[in-house]
Amino acid sequence: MTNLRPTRRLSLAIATLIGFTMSDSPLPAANYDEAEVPRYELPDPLTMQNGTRVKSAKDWVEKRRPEVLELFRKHVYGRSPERPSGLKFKVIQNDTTALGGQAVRREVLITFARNEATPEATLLIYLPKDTDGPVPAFLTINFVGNHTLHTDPGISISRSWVRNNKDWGIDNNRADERSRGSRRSRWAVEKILKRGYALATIYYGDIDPDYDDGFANGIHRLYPKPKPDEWGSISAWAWGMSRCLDYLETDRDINAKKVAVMGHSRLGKTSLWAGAQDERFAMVISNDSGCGGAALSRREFGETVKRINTSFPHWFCDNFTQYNDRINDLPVDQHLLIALVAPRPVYIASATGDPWADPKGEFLSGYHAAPVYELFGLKGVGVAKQPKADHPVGHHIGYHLRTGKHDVTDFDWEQYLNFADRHLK
Ligand code: GTR
Repeated sequence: MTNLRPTRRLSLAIATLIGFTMSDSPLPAANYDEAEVPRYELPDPLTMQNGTRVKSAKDWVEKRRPEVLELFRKHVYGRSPERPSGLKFKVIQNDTTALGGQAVRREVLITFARNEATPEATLLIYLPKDTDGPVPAFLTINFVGNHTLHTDPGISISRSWVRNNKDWGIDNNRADERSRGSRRSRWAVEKILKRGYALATIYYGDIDPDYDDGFANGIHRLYPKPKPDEWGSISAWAWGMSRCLDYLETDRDINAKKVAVMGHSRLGKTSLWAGAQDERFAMVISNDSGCGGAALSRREFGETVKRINTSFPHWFCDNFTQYNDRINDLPVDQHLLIALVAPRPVYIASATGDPWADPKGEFLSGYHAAPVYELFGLKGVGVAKQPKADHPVGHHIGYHLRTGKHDVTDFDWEQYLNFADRHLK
């Protein structure tokens, strides 16, 4: 508290008072004032927990990286299991005349069998045609079902639990034809294909439905109830993305050594955690991922750790709640999550109309991860200040602040494609 400025103290006091009188709103109002960001010190990427300096890429790879990864597993996202032995893939459709003959549409049924239970997920893949050899790919995870990516009538409608949405005629937590193509603006399918990349996507609800049910559904039900340092839903979704990559490694039309993992918002947190853990991902993209994603937690700007753990108790591991009111004791902050991707390229995108996700905090994570890239002789974002809107920057750590709201747009995809052209081609 001593670090806080008077106005912040006042708003906290009011909020606490309201909290006492209205038991359902115990959280302080979110801070959107840069002047009210508390003073903080970030854990140094190049200092081990025991105080030893990290002097080389070798020290990072052999000592500090495993330590940081373990800290994120134990305190933030929770550890997830190995690939299940009963994992199976089955190509259920392969249409070489999709999108007016421009693309191949492939669907793969993934079965996560373990003991008696066999949850299934459908991976949708669009491949460009007339290519010479296997193509690089974007592997993404989506919010409302694969069939919402495009109006293409050949995409199977998701059969898993889905959040109700009046605009798209989703009631009873089941999707139907009315939601086909409803999220089309977020997925530049044709643009991606034209640039020579495949687009693979999975519906997150196929892996773990996004509600707090005590881990009784999705792939969580295959495993015992998690301990305090074991996976929440973000870890489960990230685990699912690694299982998709397991399939992509078997697909001869895809260059699995050139797969970029991408997600938006809670699924941007997911893509970062997937890419941080699974070094087979060649590139990692976080779109407006915010708190628990790219944004620095210690800034407490917009969404805070306390708030996210309160609103979404199933996303992180239980240990994370210990830091709700003492974020400075957490041995990591999110710049270290970005650093875990090194030396692979990572892209962080923010939007001007998305203060909840703390765009500046997202930039700063990238900025403070640079010392790790430098150990490998690589440059990070390459600028000391957050760039103006719509001016992408960066070398091995890419960054832009797009004008507009919390969303994924063609502008975002244009930057991801340019970044991928630079690093994957
Ligand atoms: C919000 C949540 C954010 C972000 C977002 C989303 O409600 O507070 O952390 O993940 O949802 O996923 O759209």
